[in-house]
Amino acid sequence: MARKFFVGGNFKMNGTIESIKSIVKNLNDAQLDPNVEVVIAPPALYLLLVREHLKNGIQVAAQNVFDKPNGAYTGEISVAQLKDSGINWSILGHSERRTILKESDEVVASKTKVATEGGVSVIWCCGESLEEREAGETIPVIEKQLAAVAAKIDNWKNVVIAYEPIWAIGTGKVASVEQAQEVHAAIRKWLKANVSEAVAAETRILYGGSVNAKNCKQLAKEEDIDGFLVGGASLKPEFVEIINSNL
Ligand code: G2H
Repeated sequence: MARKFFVGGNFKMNGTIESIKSIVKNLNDAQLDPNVEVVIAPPALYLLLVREHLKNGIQVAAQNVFDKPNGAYTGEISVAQLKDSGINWSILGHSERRTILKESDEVVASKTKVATEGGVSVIWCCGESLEEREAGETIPVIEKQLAAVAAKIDNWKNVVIAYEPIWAIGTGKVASVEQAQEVHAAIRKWLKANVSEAVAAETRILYGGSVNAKNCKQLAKEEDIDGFLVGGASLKPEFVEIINSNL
């Protein structure tokens, strides 16, 4: 089965009502490649605003979700609440949450399990730090992150993997096409050996880290790069060019 190209926009903690409405209008008015699945992730406060105004078949993602049912968890949002609000995706395991919010591999895996079992699809992120890359640890680090999530989930149909080398995030330092393809191929190989041949063949693997309108076309040509998770550039009109990188 061919893997449908996927482009996610991670707004992180950016935007105002006005600027987010303008991003939504830009996407609504754009000619988007119909062969691309597009999901945007505004801050939680703006999820409903975006869901209400967004057209063109674009889906909305939360940037996080909790792994407990509704209850006394101050500050958290549940899978059921996302579903109730028409939010069918969540980003989990982003390195900013792993490092700044100290989310462990196990916490990320537990959230991924609860989200996917509850009907919220997951853009599951992994990636190595600069020190880990320089120590030649890139693949083992990613494999450890993968093993933690694979131990918890059975259904990979609702998971998209995003490989985001931490040293390339928001730094303007994009991974080379060869560096990205090498890790994507290693992720697919790991899935084949440790999950199944079908999951390896069907799971989309996105690249994230300083993707922009200039570098996206080259990256998109690689065999194992099935799309992008875009941060800074998803707040700009060039996001449309990234969505259309195969045209
Ligand atoms: C990586 C990416 C989006 P940016 O975090 O998740 O952000 O494109 O700004 O590097």
